[in-house]
Amino acid sequence: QQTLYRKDYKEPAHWVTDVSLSFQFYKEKTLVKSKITIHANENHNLECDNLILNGDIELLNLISLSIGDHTLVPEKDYTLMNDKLMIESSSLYKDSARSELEIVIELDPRTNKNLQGLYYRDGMYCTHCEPTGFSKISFFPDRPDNCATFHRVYLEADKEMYPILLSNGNLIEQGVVSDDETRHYVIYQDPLPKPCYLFACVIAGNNYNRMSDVYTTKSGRHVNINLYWEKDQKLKMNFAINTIKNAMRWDEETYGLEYDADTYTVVAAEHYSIGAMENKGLNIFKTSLIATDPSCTTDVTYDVVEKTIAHEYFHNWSGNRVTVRDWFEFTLKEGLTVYRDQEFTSDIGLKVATRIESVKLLREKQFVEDAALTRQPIRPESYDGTEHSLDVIATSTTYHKGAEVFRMYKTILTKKGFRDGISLYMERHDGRGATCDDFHKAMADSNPDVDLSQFKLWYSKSGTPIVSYSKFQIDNKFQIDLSQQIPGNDETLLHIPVAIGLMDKTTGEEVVPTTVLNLKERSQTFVFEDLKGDVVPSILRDFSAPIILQPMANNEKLSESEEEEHLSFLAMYDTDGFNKWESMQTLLTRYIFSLVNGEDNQARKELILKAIGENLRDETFDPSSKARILSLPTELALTRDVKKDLDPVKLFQARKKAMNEIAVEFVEDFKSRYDELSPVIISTTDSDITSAPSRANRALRNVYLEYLCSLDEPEHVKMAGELALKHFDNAVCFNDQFLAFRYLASMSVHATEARTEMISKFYDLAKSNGNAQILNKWFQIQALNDDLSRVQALTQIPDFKANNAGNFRALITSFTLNSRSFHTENGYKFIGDIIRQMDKRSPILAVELANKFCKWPIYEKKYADLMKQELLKISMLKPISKSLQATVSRALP
Ligand code: DPP
Ligand code: ZN
Repeated sequence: QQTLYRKDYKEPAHWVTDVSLSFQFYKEKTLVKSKITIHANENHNLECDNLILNGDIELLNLISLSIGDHTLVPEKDYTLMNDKLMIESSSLYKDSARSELEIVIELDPRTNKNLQGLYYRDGMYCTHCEPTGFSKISFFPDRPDNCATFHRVYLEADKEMYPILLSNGNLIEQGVVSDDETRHYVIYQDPLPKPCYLFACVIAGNNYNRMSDVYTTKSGRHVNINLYWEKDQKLKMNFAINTIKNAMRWDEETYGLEYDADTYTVVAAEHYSIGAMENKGLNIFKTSLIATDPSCTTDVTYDVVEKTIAHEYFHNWSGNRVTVRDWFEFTLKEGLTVYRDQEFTSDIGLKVATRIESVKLLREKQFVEDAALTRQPIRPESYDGTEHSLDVIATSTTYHKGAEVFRMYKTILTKKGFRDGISLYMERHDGRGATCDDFHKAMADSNPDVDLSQFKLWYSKSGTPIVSYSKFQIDNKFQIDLSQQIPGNDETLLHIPVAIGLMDKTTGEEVVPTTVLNLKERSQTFVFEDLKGDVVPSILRDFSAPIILQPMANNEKLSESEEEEHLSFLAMYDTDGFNKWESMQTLLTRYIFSLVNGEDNQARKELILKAIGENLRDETFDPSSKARILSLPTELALTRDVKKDLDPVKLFQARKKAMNEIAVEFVEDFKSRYDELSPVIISTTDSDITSAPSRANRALRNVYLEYLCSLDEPEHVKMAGELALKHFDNAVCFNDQFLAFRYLASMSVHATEARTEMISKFYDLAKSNGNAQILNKWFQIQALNDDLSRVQALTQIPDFKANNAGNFRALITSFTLNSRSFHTENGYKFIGDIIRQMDKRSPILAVELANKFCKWPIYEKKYADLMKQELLKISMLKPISKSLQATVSRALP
């Protein structure tokens, strides 16, 4: 381990500009020949003139190295080190300004177990090169600033066994090997320069399906889209193809960025080590993140798949055409691309839902990273590790806070200014590795009227800034004071765009539409004049900056009830979907905790019912936004800010009670609105089932169903039980079958009959469909809702295999989220016993479970004591895995 510094960046002494590769796959070995063209870098004073090529000599068996007809001699012309090959500068450029180096290597992908480089798995040869896998394939400058043109990639393998031979770029030749008819070959050409971490090849067998389509770009070019995935599955690629085409269209319309090659290929593989990889023109995905089918894929999964496919496609420009200079600049491709995929999802009809999900994720993961001692800015100045690992760089900070920083450019510069900046950035840096500074300069240069100098600090500052506000109105003048502070007494002042709108207090109309206040000083005052009446401000609309917003300490303190009136007003009338949702969630959270604490809360309850009623009738929001706004915060969200004395069972009951109260009040509305949506949903055609609007309609109808299933009067229970069964029977897709099951499973005891019927129906579905995920969901839903005895019984049935991580997580890990049954002495004992048994077989799963007990400090004493007892018992386990021991000892006082 060493510390790497961003400031230490140096250009290499030589650039590789052109590449030609040949792979011959044989059972025992793979022969890799590469021909690379080298130029001296005349740019500057370089420490060392020698040519450094990276290569993992544990995997690469160097057969020969030559320049022209001169074979290089070890120790004299070159030296092999652990992870490098160094060629003496005196051996280069003998008679011209460039040298052509030929390297012949032998390697065995079957012994490559670490899933970086070229490896063999489940009948397939596959590559993964980000960040430095290419140095496990050949000797090469494995650094992203070296962009080279891969003119020719020759792949040769057994014809029968491996009919599919793929690499980046365009297929320019294929045929049978002339002196061996059992073998065939292909040649690919990738005309545009790329860094080697974007190289890919895949050699696959007859167990693969292919699906193709053609996309015509705005300028009329035809792109062949080819998707490959494992056969013998229910899963299909229709949704993936549509999403790719939508993403291609979107990038053309939004940024004028067209796809640039003849083919766009995606391969799915069950074994793929990460979610997905954006290799130029040849993406590789984990199967579950791309192949879907309405008969077994939930709408939440469709959302994730859509986002991931779009994300990898958008990398074609942000990441591939313009890549990063070094790994410190990772956020330049990942943050920007996350921002682009968020905007895509938003534009196809899920605006508010997308923003809500992005902010939730940011707060749940990134804010936690940003509060830790190990926090880093989105572009770190240094990190401990090696350039071979992205673990410390691929964080929620570089991805999600990064996305927020790119979003703020757009907020400050507006759509047009941002688009101009993107165009200039792509034009200036096409085919090269860029830096965040380059991006910033492109934005600034294309928007000379806006002063962005202070904004740049977002790249180098860590920690979540706190913005405090105080506000008041005198007659027709409204004033808001904003002040900022970065945690840790950091005196830096950031440029923070705070979007605000003003609503008329009497009519609920918007009187000042969204306006961006540019907070640049420690404290700043903003005034709105000529108002006609009293206003209510909606601050930080659409979550315009990744900050924590809070009222100023010395502000004239509003009483709790005034504050809640205010929240309820925004929950009803705010035209900003995000703030409407946020206000509603805050109000609901306060109400649920007042139930936990047994406080008097009639006034709160009335505010909530009024706001829910308004939102039910509000037709200005689309179904997907409305579904979010009407939803209760989850138990997990409710506990996010709890630091101590949590009673999880009371919280569970309080949430259930709140839901029930709302359902009782609006039972007729929920039922009639549910019925209104039914014909639209049930008549959805196959081609439409997975579209964003269909998913949105289902989301809203399912919210109504969930409320109805929380009713507990016998007659209501009967109605809801029957409705859920009908929901299941008439479902057009698995999503609705799954949710019917989930909501019915959570119903009160009166629904026993319907509930039992549903459990067996869902089981039959799992068996007839055959997709393992469905059976896992059958376990999961029962684990989340049933008594301990039922869960124990399920561990004994033949369908449950404790060794199968999917089964295990579905039944056992999910049980720890069943507050009512897990947070009991027996519930804890059950899990404690399993942890001790499981540690021998899978320490990873044991640690996942033990982490639940490690949270003891936030719980009320009676729970905390029991959890500590279990941890103590685990700590005495002999033998115990290192990771479990470390986890437990960290948590014990
Ligand atoms: N494939 C991963 C991503 O797109 C890493 N590049 O985020
Ligand atoms: Zn990415």
